[in-house]
Amino acid sequence: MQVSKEQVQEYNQHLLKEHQRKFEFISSGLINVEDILKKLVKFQVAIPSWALGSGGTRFGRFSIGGEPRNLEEKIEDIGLLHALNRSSGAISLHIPWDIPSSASNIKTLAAQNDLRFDAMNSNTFQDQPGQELSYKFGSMQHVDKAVRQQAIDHNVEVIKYGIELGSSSLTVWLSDGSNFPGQLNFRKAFQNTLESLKEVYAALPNDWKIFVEYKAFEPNFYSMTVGDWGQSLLYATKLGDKAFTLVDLGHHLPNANIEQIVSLLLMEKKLGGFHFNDSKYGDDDLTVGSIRPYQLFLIFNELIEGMDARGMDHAADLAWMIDASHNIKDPLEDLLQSVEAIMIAYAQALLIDRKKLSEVQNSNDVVAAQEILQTAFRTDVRSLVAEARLRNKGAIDPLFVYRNEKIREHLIKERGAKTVATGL
Ligand code: RM4
Ligand code: MN
Ligand code: MN
Repeated sequence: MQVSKEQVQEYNQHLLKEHQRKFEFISSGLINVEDILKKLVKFQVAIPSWALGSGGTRFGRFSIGGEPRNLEEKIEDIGLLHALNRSSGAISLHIPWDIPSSASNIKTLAAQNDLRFDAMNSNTFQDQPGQELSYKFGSMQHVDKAVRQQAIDHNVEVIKYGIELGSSSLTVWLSDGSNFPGQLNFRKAFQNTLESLKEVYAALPNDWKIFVEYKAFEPNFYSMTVGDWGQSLLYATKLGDKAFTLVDLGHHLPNANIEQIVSLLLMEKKLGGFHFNDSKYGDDDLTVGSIRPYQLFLIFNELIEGMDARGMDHAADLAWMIDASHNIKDPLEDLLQSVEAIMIAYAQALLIDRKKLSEVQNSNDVVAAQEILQTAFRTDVRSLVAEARLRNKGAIDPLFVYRNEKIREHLIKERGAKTVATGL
């Protein structure tokens, strides 16, 4: 299923006048609108290969129908998103959920869809059919060296797949930890994990990065061996220059100040990547911006501030990815909404008058600081984001095209109502 540039342009024609009215209104009040648009045009968010089907909970799963049956169809789905919003130009693969049968064919297909390969993800949190040793009591932390070796070998294999596809980073998220006090010697678990990660690190090509993703709880409920940004930073620092911390928005304890974490990791040159989602309680994996859009904006504020302070390229120097699970929405619609929420928060944060903010911070003018932030946050930037899409030859309103083209209905006809995509 594809949407052609011509189809997209046809829809745009209908919406153009109204769009221009809104865009002129916002741009007339901004001095740096071209600058902002350039940044929005460049910004790309990777889509994970495991989020294109219905997710579920341990209580049940409700299929959406037309889910991609293989990696080729997943690439098609992301190609479709990218054709609509022009901001989803990368795919992140999870191994072994998405092992490419032929790397060169997959590479060609991705290129046809204008997609590149973002970070590769390993999986030592599930046992696979036929796997020799179990990860029930952890993988890289395991008391048995043979289990640790199996986890190391898997990660090295994931790097190999990544090299074939032209990826240049590996994200390691470990579910390792313990469910009960006394189950684990924390120090030994840390040391085993570090030793294992060192072996994976040694297998990284020179131009690769490794991201150590942390998570406060789940699936282990008493301790997690990479449980917070402090632990992740310890591993990343001990590993070396190619190792970074990865922040997943849903992986914190309630009310954590994620924007402050981001700021300090950037300062330490140790922030490597980002997984976007939203949550009310924990790792809820909800649509980005659906619960706490102000927090998302504050995070982007720190990201821009910290990246600019180091002269970093917003689009290229960090790995941006959505990491969500869709239990009741059409995953493709959900992903369109998520990308839109990210672009909105990014655009709002680009509006912040940084010179003024720094001045009022230096004079302890707390009220003015809040005014500056909230003026930006309360600006309706949707037409700015739409203008960036338009200049990129995308749709003014991606969701409108998606629904009017009845894409899900087509996918169900093409692939069947009972297909189940690999992933969450
Ligand atoms: C984890 C974590 C990882 C993702 C898996 C599927 O909670 O967020 O990034 O790879 O889920
Ligand atoms: Mn994640
Ligand atoms: Mn997660």
